[in-house]
Amino acid sequence: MDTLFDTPGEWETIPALDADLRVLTGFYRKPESHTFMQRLLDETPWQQETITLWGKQHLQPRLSAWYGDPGSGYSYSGVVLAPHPWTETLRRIKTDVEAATDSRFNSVLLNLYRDENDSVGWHSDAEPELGSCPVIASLSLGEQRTFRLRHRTRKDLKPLLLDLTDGSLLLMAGKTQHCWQHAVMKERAARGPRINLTFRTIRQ
Ligand SMILES: O=C(O)CCC(=O)C(=O)O
Ligand SMILES: [Mn+2]
Repeated sequence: MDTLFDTPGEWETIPALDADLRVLTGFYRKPESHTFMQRLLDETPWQQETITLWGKQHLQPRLSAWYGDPGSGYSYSGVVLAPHPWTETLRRIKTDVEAATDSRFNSVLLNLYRDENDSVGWHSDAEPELGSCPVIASLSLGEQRTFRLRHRTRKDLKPLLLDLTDGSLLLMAGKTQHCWQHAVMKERAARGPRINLTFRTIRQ
């Protein structure tokens, strides 16, 4: 019998001005999320990309890989990512995510946070290829990390902290990318690996 802990819950709406944020905890149950995590660790051609900021090259503090339909190339901060073709594992996850979010996606960015030292700095997913109000579905597997959001202009609003647990799905829509930035900071305490998959729609 399933334990209460393993029962997928309902979508929870995170109240925030100028944002549409929802979390589905337990979208994948432990055995499934563990299987997908292992497969993605093994199958993915992980790369540490360099980004150019203010003319200087930096290695990103995480590994990543880009998958998508042919032609859904994507560029940010000087990195141009040509997508790998969909794998069976990623097609299966994409189908599940599309069903849960009632949306369609043509690409996914995978990030591997190897340990507590890996991170992603403040940014929003607001590249022109994503359109003005992109719907982004973000699946977390493995170690729990804190996802931070801060409003771009309303400095009086407190930052939001979301604990993205193993198997949870976060949906960001509406004005979220326009009005808020997000980040996953380094942690002081030891952390195991975490994979995050952000499903997006690139407009040609
Ligand atoms: O790891 C996360 O939860 C966020 C990743 C992210 O913001 C991105 O890939 O654009
Ligand atoms: Mn992002």
